[in-house]
Amino acid sequence: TKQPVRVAVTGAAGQIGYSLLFRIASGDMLGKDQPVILQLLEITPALKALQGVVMELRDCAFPLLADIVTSDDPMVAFKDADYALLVGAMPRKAGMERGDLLSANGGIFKPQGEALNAVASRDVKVLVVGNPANTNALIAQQNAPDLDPKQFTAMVRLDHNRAISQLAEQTGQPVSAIKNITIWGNHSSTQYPDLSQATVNGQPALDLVEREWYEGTYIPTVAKRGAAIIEARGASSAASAASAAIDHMRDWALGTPEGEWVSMGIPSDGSYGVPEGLIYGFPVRCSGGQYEMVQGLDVSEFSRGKMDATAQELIEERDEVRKLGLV
Ligand code: NAX
Repeated sequence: TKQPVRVAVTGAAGQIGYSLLFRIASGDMLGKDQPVILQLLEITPALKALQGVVMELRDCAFPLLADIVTSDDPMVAFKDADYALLVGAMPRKAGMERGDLLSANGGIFKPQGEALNAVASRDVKVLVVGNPANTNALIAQQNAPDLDPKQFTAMVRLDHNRAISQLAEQTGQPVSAIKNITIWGNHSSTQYPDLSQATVNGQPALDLVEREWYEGTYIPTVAKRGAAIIEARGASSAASAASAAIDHMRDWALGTPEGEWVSMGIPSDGSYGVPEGLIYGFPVRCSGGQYEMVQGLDVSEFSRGKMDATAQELIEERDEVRKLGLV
């Protein structure tokens, strides 16, 4: 039997945590043969609520759950972590400027980056879920100089999954028929859900839907889905976000299916004209615990405009956190 691996989760007493932890512990993320030790980070006032979640985790009697550690200190929660899911963040409140939001999150992701740098496994795989996810990932990465920058990723997988499901619904096909959608750029309303390479049962998706629907309905529906969930549910996406985090980490660790790709927010190497260093949604394939950007895809003029616009937003966020001395 395999040795347990250490999975750190921040914001563990929050909404997403309440879905995520149970799925990690049941083996959905790393496989039904991989024991896990959960290392849960919360802020001090949430430790009591976290204790309740821990009681429930224990009550599930998950055979793969080898141990649970809780702490309000990232140096404890990240100790020897093989995987780190950074979920806890400071959400945007009404009237908050981008600078205020980034500054508040800098107060979280700078020390967490430093702690990962100091104590995590040298091979730690980091996924940032907490918003603004791409720039929070950049802050953590830039404060972890001893780790490979490629170890830091941001979640655009929820957008990717939403994009699959919307196309499946429109074409009347099962989600399993759909391949090779890409979410380019920022996990924000400027993201670009790109169907130019996507197929439905092997047929080009853009041959099956009207261009007008694609540009006028599909792209905004995917990009604004988070707001639609809040409007309907009175709370932001949680179970679907947790499921996407599971998908992101599982594919990174265990590989993507042959001939398919997924979308991950990863550091740009300058490919596709995306400024180097930005944490940007790209198409990736994974195998052997590594991801690799899918290269050589055609970029239409329409795509170019969308990809540049979302890059521009990330440049502005990076400039802001530079001004704040966070990166
Ligand atoms: P909740 O507010 O329910 O939970 C967040 C938890 O994080 C709280 O328990 C809080 O005490 C904790 N926390 C705050 N600061 C912390 C710190 N410094 N260290 C450890 N824990 C800390 O939010 P939830 O709905 O779970 O969402 C979490 C984050 O995910 C938010 O930033 C949200 O915007 C973001 N999302 C990102 C998505 C994505 O696709 N990338 C989609 C879903 C979600 O909106």
